[in-house]
Amino acid sequence: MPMKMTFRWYGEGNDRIKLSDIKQIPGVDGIVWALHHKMPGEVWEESEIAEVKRQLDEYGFNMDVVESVNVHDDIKIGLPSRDKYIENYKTTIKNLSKFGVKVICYNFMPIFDWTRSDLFHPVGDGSTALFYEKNMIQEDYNAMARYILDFTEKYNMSFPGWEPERMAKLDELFKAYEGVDHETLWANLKYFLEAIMPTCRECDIKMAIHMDDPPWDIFSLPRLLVDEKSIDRFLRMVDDEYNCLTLCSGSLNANPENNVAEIIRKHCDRIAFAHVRNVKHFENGDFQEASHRDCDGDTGILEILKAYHDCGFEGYIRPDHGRHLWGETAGNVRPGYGLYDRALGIMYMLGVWDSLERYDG
Ligand code: DNO
Repeated sequence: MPMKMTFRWYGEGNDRIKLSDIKQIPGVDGIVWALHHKMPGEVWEESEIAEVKRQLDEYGFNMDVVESVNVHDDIKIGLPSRDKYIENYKTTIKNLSKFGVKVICYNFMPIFDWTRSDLFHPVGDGSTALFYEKNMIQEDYNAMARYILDFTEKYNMSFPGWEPERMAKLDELFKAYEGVDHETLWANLKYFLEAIMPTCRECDIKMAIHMDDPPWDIFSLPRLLVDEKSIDRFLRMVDDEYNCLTLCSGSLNANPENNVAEIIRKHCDRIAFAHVRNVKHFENGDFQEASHRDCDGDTGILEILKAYHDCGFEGYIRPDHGRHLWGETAGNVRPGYGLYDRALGIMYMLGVWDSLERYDG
């Protein structure tokens, strides 16, 4: 069984890209999907899942991977109300299993999901890409959130993890996380996972935690999944075949010290879902996202694909953020999630993979 290629899609009415467009990208079997209107902590109802299944069935795509079922802040903070939200999470897992879902991608980052300072930074070839300027993400979390929210409001979209309802209470949220240091967050993650593992086993669904993006603390909020050591700790902490990783090459390699291929070789059997993305580093710690081609960035895409191939990786894989190309601009594209560069990324990955299959045993 080879790796399984997928493509992330934000859903009907929420993504300009059509399933019929994705159907024309060679090699894509599955759509990585989510119910994007759901707030963290809400149960995903069977009828809502069935509707997405109907849409995907029409094009013969599987719905094996969900990205993401977001985790309620009370679970991350460790409030008594977490048990109620954990019960809801289990119900969602059970409902998803009725439709054949195999992997749930999620993250355990306090307050903010992925963070960037510029969503449309010129790459130099006429295209734009996501950019992270370290100096801009230091103290003023309101300014950073304002930048993202102004964008989403202006263009009438919402980003997962950046729900306006949550962001409206940013100061309150920061207060609620006071005292949640790294060790508390680790303990709360363990509590959550131990509570849901029996349900995952019963439903045959793997939980695949996404790496923290970027892989360091921001605005004094602790971040856990940042390097090889923390990944080792995570897998040991709940040593269960259903406790897995979404190994995101771009998130990890935003820190140039992280050798992604090495981590793959060490933990391939626990990687349920692979995100492949290329990052270009600047000396001052800033980084810019690049095309998937190995030499366009510093992440080591060839080494990464070779590592997956050597390990006989059979999990799900997708291209991650792409540049915005050929008329994709603010207002008509989801930052990082245009059609063209991700399609090119797939062709690059499949090209490398096919060559490895044929010539590398
Ligand atoms: C960004 C994505 C993340 C990811 C979540 C997983 O583009 O990689 O938002 O989906 O962190 O829960």
